[in-house]
Amino acid sequence: MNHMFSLEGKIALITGASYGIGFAIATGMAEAGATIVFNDIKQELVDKGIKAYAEKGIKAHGYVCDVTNEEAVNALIATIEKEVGVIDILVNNAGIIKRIPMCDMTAAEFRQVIDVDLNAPFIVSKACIPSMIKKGQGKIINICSMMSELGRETVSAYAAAKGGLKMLTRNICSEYGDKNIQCNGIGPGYIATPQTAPLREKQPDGSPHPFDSFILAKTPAHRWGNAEDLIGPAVFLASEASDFVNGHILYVDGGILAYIGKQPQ
Ligand code: NAP
Ligand code: GCO
Repeated sequence: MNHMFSLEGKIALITGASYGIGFAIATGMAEAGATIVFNDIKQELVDKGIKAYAEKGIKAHGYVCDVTNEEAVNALIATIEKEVGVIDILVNNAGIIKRIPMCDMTAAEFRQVIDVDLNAPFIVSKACIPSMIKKGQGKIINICSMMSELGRETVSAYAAAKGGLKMLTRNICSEYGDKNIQCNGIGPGYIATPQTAPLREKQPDGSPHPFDSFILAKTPAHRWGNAEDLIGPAVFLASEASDFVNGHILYVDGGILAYIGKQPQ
């Protein structure tokens, strides 16, 4: 049974993975046997990431690359193929959010979010797919969101991007499923990482942030997720155990999407 979930001999590229969700997914994939490659925008973050992986006994290959820059991404993929090998597993994890009411948001700010959260997964996937086709196999995992399904005040660009990423996932499945490429998404619920830190900050009087209490009430599991909650789903979607799972979004949300919300007492 275990061999179905093994990533032994596989090379995995996880974008934006020097910390947060990407880092956790990469450590889980390393534990399952994969060679880990990651990138970040700044050298200092790559160095920090390499050190953090080493502390877990993982020899990760880190590169500086902005995933929105097509030329840089193409050069990155060529370098990885030369220095490490063909990428078997791609996790489009790098992402940003801007919490600004829509009518206060500039078009430039909107475009920036779409660029990182939607255009970049297109650019990186496009750069990896030809070699996956030649190899006769490939796994792409797009990190989607609750906002692939739900809206909320202040996150118009993020929701538009993550909804688009859900459809890019289905389209990659549609176009390359016959080449033995599986492209699936993971839709994390509310996960405690630096990205959501502003939503969890304690109030000056020490009481919980109102958004923190709001999320706990919306989540049947009654807790925030940890980045480690995403390891099992990611290893599953990267392994042969999921070879007939394609174009699927696996929501890992403690039940948020299944729940209408707390009934009045
Ligand atoms: P995070 O803590 O902010 O980490 C995101 C990583 O992406 C950072 O290392 C960041 O680097 C990197 N990145 C951003 N723009 C990049 C670019 N242009 N090129 C390369 N790397 C870039 O976020 P996270 O919470 O771990 O989230 C990871 C993914 O999960 C994102 O796609 C996010 O939208 C998604 N997600 C998060 C949650 C949650 O609750 N936390 C829930 C659902 C989905 P810098 O530090 O240099 O910016
Ligand atoms: C927000 C949050 C979310 C989460 C996540 C939910 O401001 O609502 O940051 O968007 O990060 O994507 O799945």
